Amino acid sequence: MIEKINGLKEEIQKKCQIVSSTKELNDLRVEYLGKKGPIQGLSSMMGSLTIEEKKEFGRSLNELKTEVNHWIEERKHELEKKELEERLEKESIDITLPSTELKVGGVHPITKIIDEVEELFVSMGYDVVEGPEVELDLYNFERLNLPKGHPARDSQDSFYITDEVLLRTQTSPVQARTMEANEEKKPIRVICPGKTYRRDNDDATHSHQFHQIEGLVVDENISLADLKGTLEILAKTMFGEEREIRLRPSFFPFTEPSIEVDVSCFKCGGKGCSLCKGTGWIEILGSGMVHPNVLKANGYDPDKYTGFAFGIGPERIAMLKYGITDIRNFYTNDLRFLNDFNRVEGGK
Ligand code: 2NM
Repeated sequence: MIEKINGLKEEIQKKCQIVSSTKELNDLRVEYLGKKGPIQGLSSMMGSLTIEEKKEFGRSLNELKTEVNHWIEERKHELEKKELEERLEKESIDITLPSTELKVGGVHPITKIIDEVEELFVSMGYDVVEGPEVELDLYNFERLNLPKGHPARDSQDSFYITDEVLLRTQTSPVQARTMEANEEKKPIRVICPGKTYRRDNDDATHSHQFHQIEGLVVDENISLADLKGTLEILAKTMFGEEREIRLRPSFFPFTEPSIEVDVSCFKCGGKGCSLCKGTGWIEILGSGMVHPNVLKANGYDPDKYTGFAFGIGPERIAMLKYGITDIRNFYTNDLRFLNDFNRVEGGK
């Protein structure tokens, strides 16, 4: 019996070294220490022994079990370590391999211009206000000193949905709404960016849908000097600190006086070139002092309040700034065009 135990010891110790995975080791454990294994087999033979023999045999058997368990545990640690190392080796990542290219979107050039103008005016305390693109005739025309029968209201020029509803032709209805909603008639400083619509046949310089950014300031004692100073800051921010502005008389129904603003040519510095057609000046926006009829129609007493307003076309600004000759480029979303405005350093 004792020989048998010693034989088993040797056998198990050898096999423990031969197994090469934790799975094989576990099979080995089940084979020798399991219910149907030889150690259990020896245990069940104890019944036929004398008390003395039982003592000795029992001790040896227990010793065997303890030792086998110990070897298996020891081998298990070795194998687990080996398997972990193998797995880490196999799963290691080669960080020198080139990555797959990630396509990232960019900011549209029109959005860039709008963001830039918004940031400037917000820094001067203006609020950015948006409003509906499907607008009432009341806000789009009537409240802006464009009464029924005015030529600008011609259905040839506007997208009418019903007699009273149309796609807004400018963003100034947002400002009419802003004045109306200001119940205590407090001072106003807002800019209103957004999409606008006019019935045009699309070509290189016309689009039936385009954008506007309109600004409005209403308070006591607002003068033309405020308009001039504000638009000078705008022109310098958009076209460079060295730029100057020039004001020319014009006409808009909602302002009196109405003023067109030119900026000194940013290509030739004002000497005269092909961009400014030899004049040294480039027209960038329309503006004026808010017409008393507009103030009154929207609830502000024109004897107490004055204001100035202006409108910029971001498409026009972007075309001038970036030398774009066809306005349709902004809407067709050809990536060869759009990517020019979003070059990433080190990108393709
Ligand atoms: C322009 C030119 C001149 C303008 C006027 C108003 C309002 F609401 F106060 F009447 N908003 N925007 C305005 C004035 C817009 O765009 C070329």
